[in-house]
Amino acid sequence: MAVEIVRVPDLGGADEVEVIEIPVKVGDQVALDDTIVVLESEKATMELPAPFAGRIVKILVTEGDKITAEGVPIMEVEVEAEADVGVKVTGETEATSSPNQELPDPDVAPKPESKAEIKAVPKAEPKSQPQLVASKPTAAPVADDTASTLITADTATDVYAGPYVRRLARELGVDLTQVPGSGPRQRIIKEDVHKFIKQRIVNPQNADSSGLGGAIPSVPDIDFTKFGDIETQEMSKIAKLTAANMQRSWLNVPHVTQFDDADITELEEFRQTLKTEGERRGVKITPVPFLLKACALALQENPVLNRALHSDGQHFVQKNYFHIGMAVDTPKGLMVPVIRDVNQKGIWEIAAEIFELADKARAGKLTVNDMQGGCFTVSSLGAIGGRGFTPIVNTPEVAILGVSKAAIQPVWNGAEFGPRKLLPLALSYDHRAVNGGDGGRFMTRLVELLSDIRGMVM
Ligand code: CAO
Repeated sequence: MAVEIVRVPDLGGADEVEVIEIPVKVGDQVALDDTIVVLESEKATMELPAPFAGRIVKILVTEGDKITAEGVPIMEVEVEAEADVGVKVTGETEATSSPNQELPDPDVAPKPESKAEIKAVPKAEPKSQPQLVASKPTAAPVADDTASTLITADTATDVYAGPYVRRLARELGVDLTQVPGSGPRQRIIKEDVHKFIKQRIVNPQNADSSGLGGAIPSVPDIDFTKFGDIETQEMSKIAKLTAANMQRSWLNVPHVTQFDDADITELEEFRQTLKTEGERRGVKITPVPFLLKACALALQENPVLNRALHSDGQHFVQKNYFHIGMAVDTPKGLMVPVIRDVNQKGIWEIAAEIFELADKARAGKLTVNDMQGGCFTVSSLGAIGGRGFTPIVNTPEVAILGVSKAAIQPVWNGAEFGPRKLLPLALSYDHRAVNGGDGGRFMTRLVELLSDIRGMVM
């Protein structure tokens, strides 16, 4: 064992450099070229790489120290080597190669003024002799084996962090543009990266599926009390799940939404004739069971929308069953119970199930089974209002239908305008699985089925 001294390199013309970060501590084992100190001049920062592998036995500078000359000792490193390296500290301490040598007490480490008195006789020249020279910043500098990589913070698009922190961020999959810097002049230091990861683990709401946030800019915390009275409300479990699912879908799925109106004039006339029978059966007949049935049939004829993307990125999973989810607005949040084999069921049966599942959802009594297995979702805001909206695909499904409020409108029949009841539809789909042509064919068929419900029984 021998103790070697690491010294400040050529300052590259800088009058003064500041020690702005010491990412190691006494006792740490460092590999050759690991960053041990970060120095900064007015124009550039430099990460000083360890010129030897070994164990840090003494750190001779502290953050904030100003250094004005090269050669100032920074650290003592115990290296695995022949015992011919001698170290003298302030003329009193003689480091030897004895395996039983104790670490120098950091508390009695020499003050910066005495550092110049440390004398070392290294056996060989350190591998790298970095120089502090300002250079053009790059977006993602790659650490060089033989010299320090420099980074400045003089472009708006750049992050203020050195190669060591950049490398750490790359290894951990952290987007540094999302990490607030706590170092001098908001420089990002390694503790900032660790803190960022911890926060993302504790609060995955703001993270992507990798859990680390990827390139998603976080929304800054705002103190709303500055603007008026507020109260903080606990999110329900459903609200949290919905938020996470929506974000996952929004971030993963390339959405396309296309629109059309279905002329449901005849469907509505027919529906009115069913009201008495509905009362007798205790089932409310609204446009929704017709919508679900029409969707199931249109899916059967357009199976592209009835599949999922395989996670291997190489396959589609084609579903040969037609289970349809129905978004239900409940006081606790949005729930999506699933009605199975809709293609095989009649309108009364579907209507009864909608009634039962919507009731269960509002009472908070849905089981996991009630909400699993959907192929496609219908989100109907028709009873609430609005002319149109773009629904978010309920992944792993690849398509969703948003239904808005039907209204009577003048429609040109080739000879004159006549009053027709039009139902606005919006079909969103995952463009990785569904092409515009597939979406268009599905929508056209759906509109046909709703405009002429005889097609549903043929
Ligand atoms: N246009 C015009 N009127 C409509 C309509 C439409 N598209 N859809 C339903 N209506 C009418 C119904 O016919 C009924 O009127 P009548 O009693 O005169 O027939 C009235 O609106 C109320 O219907 P409903 O809400 O009781 O029943 P429903 O079958 O229309 O809807 C359900 C059931 C569960 C889909 C609905 O209650 C619901 O929760 N919708 C919200 C879904 C949602 O939140 N989606 C957004 C998800 S993304 O945040």
